[in-house]
Amino acid sequence: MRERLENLQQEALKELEGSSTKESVLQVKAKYLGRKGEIASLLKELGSLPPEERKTAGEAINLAKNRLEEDIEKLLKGFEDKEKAEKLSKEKVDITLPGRTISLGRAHPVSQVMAQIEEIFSGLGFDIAEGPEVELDYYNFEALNLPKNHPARDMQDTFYINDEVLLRTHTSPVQIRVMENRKPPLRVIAPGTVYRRDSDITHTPMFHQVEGFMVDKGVTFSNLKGILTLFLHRLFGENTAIRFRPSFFPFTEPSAEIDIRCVICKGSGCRVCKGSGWLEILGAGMIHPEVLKAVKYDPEEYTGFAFGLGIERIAMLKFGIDDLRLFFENDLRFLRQF
Ligand code: FA5
Repeated sequence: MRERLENLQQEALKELEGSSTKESVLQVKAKYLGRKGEIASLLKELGSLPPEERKTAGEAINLAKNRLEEDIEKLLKGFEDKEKAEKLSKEKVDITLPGRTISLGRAHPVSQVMAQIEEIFSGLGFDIAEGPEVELDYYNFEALNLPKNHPARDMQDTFYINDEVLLRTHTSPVQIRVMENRKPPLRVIAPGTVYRRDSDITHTPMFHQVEGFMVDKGVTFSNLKGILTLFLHRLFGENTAIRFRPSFFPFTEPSAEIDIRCVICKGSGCRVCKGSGWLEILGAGMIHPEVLKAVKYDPEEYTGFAFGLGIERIAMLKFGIDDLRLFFENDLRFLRQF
């Protein structure tokens, strides 16, 4: 028995020495220490020994078993440590590498100009109002002193949805909606999207306007001139030349168009100002008495001025862009410049 035990120990050690992988060590473990392994079968044979030998033989087998177990555990731990180290070195994160940048969006140039205009007028005590883009013919035209078949309707080529409903061609209907619901004194601007059947380098079928109006007792054309001059100087700089030209709008009387010196060519004439040296950016005038009557204001008691400006035009001038259609092509190479 003793001899068999010694042989078995030596064989096991030899096999362990020859084991180069965790799996082969586990095989050796099963072969010698498993439930049906060599050591287990030796222990089973103890019963057949004479009683006086059993104790020492049992002790010797247990000793051999413990040693073998220790050797195997040591080897297995060695393999596990090695595996862990390999895994860690593969998963190593280089915290000195630069992070992935999140590309930030930015406000569209039209939105930037809109925000700046709102800021200037808010500073002058104007409220901000909004109105629907799908509008009734009544608010877009009739209440603004443009009855059906009025020739001036042709000035704004309209997208009709049906006889009474259309896409608003300007922000002026917001004047009516606000005045119907509020009493003077009023100082309001109304920015928004408008639609016309128009398309060339200075016209797009969808564009943005800001309407502004002020109504109270004793509002005069000099208030209009003062406020618009101040506004344009804040927007384009104190030295920008401005001119007021007589004009016509059915909803204002008298009416004016306001030009600024072309900021692209500085007045010498270019394709944007069509050689004139001036750029029209605003329509304005004193609110027509018929419009005041339509919202049940007494034109003898109240007067007011109104104006409407095209935001894209202003963005073109501020950023020196010579084709308005660029704003709506959504080319990121263009938009990222602002
Ligand atoms: C009007 O729309 C009037 N409602 C403005 C107004 C308001 C006058 C209150 C008096 C009192 P007009 O059609 O001129 O006016 O347009 C105003 C501005 O919108 C123009 O000066 C121009 O800057 C801009 N605009 C007009 N059509 C287009 C277009 N197709 N694309 C881009 N901008 C345009």
